Amino acid sequence: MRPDVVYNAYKSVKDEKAKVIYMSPQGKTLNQKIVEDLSKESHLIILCGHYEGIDQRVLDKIVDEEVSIGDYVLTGGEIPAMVLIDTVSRYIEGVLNQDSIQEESFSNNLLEYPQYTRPEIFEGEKVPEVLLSGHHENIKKWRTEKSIEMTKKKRPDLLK
Ligand code: 4GX
Repeated sequence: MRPDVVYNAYKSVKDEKAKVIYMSPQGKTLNQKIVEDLSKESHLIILCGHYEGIDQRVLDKIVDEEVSIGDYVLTGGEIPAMVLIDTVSRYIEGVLNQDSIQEESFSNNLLEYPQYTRPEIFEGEKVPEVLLSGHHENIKKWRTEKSIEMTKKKRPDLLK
């Protein structure tokens, strides 16, 4: 994309506090820490190219941070931009209730514990007894244990 076109678009939306994020496979890989840091910014401008990226001269002038959503190739940065918006907006007050942010995956470097709904017996499989007990302290302990167990099994890299 041409630098003058991008620069005009930038000038039309920027203010002194605006932070410009460029979505690119060359950026640092998005994780929950980066999401949390970005959610504290007062103004984000997300820039993305399609097919070939953007003229380097305007990037050098306006980009503060380059962010990738992972090591695979997309046709454009639109979906990465949507991923960033989705993950960051969860931290904006009123989007979610605070509890669901506290307990979720990655906030403590652990995966989320398994969820069970109804019915109590599905195809012969029962909901774990402790969850039906109404004993909130035991339930909390069970969930923490499960989180650790699942993380060890599925994502041991998170524990290092
Ligand atoms: N995480 N793409 C950006 C255009 C492009 C090419 C070169 C900068 C330099 C991607 C990703 C991603 C494909 C979006 C290429 N931009 N973006 N596009 N993975 O693969 O963010």
